[in-house]
Amino acid sequence: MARIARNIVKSVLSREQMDGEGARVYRSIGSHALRNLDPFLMLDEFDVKAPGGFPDHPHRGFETVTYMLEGEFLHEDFKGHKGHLGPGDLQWMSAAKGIVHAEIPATNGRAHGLQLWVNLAAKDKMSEPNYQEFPKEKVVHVSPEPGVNVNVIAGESHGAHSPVMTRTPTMFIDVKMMKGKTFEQQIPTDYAGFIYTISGSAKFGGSKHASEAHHTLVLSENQGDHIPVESLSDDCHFVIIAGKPIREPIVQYGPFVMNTQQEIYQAFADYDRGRNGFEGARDWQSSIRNKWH
Ligand code: FJE
Ligand code: FE
Repeated sequence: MARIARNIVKSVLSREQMDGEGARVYRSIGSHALRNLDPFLMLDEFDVKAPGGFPDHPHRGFETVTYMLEGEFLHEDFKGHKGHLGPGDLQWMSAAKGIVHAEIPATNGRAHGLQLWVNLAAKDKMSEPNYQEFPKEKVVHVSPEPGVNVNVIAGESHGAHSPVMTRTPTMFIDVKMMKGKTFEQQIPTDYAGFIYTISGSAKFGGSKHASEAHHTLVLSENQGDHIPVESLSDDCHFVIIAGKPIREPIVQYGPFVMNTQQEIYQAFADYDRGRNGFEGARDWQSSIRNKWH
């Protein structure tokens, strides 16, 4: 069968905005221009300096994937789960029926990373929450050639397989390239996907779309099975994210993402009354919420 390259069908430049409490983010998926790209609900490149952060807040109905690029982040949830993320560390959290947590910088320096929200199918939305934590040493790395370095967050690249389990079939590849290098990533033909550019410049796709930092590039769904890349600078850094569309209705209200309006009312009621996964939520406060106050 002939191999078909994906192309770039849409390009959107993110501008920095504020979210949480004084936290600076570049919003990719989830911005007005890119409401969602099934199965993805949001991708933020966060660049947070204390006292900014994301103090105590709930989630239901999806997964959050936090991947640190620089600096350090603290995490604490209402079931006593605590974490400390440093550069290259990965946390894949399935909030499912309910998590309440705080995410804030661990030090006075810049905390820079990516947070991806992956939707869950109706059958998985009310599952038990689950954490997978991978320190940098356990994040699978592959270098297909000198000057091309790939971290396989989820899925597979050049024979390297990520051990991360994803309830929604997902691929998440972090690529750094030196100038003048080429790279190809295989993408399952039934996945929808995008590229988010962190720094540098490169040409992406069969039609060689040139792009620079902070752009979201939506990939064509033309049965293409791979995306070719040619780097144009030494600091070229981007992520390729793709997944199998869920094709169910999405009703989102902030941190709750369900299939119907009724289920959103239920999520608010459950959070308020401490039920159906939010047991103890009402009386809980993280110990880190006041670290910088
Ligand atoms: C959120 C309040 C929030 N982008 N990037 C309201 F705190 C959040 C939220 C985040 C978030 C957290 C991290 Cl660690 C990184 C983020 C938003 O938790 F999404 C809304 N709507
Ligand atoms: Fe959160």
